[in-house]
Amino acid sequence: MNTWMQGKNIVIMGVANHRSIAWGIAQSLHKAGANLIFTYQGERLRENVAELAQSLGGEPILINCDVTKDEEVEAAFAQIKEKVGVIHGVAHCIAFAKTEELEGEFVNTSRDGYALAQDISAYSLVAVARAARPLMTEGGSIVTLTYLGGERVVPNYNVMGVAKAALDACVRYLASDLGKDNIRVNAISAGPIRTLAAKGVRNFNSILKEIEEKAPLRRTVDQSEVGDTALFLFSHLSRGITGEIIHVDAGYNIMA
Ligand code: N5H
Repeated sequence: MNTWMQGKNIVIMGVANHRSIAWGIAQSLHKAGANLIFTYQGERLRENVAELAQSLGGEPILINCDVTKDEEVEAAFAQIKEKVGVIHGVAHCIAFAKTEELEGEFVNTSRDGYALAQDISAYSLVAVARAARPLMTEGGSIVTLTYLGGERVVPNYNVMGVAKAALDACVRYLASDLGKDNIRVNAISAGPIRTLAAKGVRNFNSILKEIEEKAPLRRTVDQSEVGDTALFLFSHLSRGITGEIIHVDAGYNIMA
């Protein structure tokens, strides 16, 4: 336990289950004394998130938010304002693409699959930043999750790679806009981790094995390592950093 985040209200968007990177972030922030607000998408996920949030003790704040609807994003942050007044951070851990677009050739990406991946995985950060900004009256930090497939061609990442490239650019443009309000915007580029989003990815074991062989640290990373980097990005320690993509990938991205 440390007190870096005592008195800070942080919104965590995108916990699906105990393996979620969002949950790793929540645990790191909780250990540092932050007060957490969770958003979830749809009643199906509410139970999961409620159970996890309750395990941290106290009465958790849970808010429904489907990021494909501007009204829901605005309503969610209006509710958050009612509950806590000021927020100091948002962890945006949301992405989606159709499974059938995550294999084979990128050239076959459909128009609607492309738009869907962009909408949920990149534009949602813009909508969230706009809704969160008025609540960040004491300054703030917004952290999103990206992946190397947005910088380079990674087999099968396809439409998600293009969405992450857009997300990375959104981080920079948002950082430029919101800096004057002392709001920082950064992304963590995590190495592959076995989460629900990774479920159904064929050859995931061989992807992890390649990381273990090639990454400078000769291992993969886990949710707690991403969580601790997010804690740094939410804390005073990172006050000079904005518009940045930090790789938490055991160094894999530097290798040829
Ligand atoms: C190169 C790879 C492997 C191939 C690509 C995987 C991409 C995964 C990301 C997206 C977000 C996964 C996704 O949307 C799956 C959905 O079609 C179906 N799943 C769901 O609906 C589940 C239930 C929910 C929780 O998922 C979502 N998104 O809501 C990349 C891997 C090596 C690394 C990786 C897995 C990256 C990443 O972006 O997650």
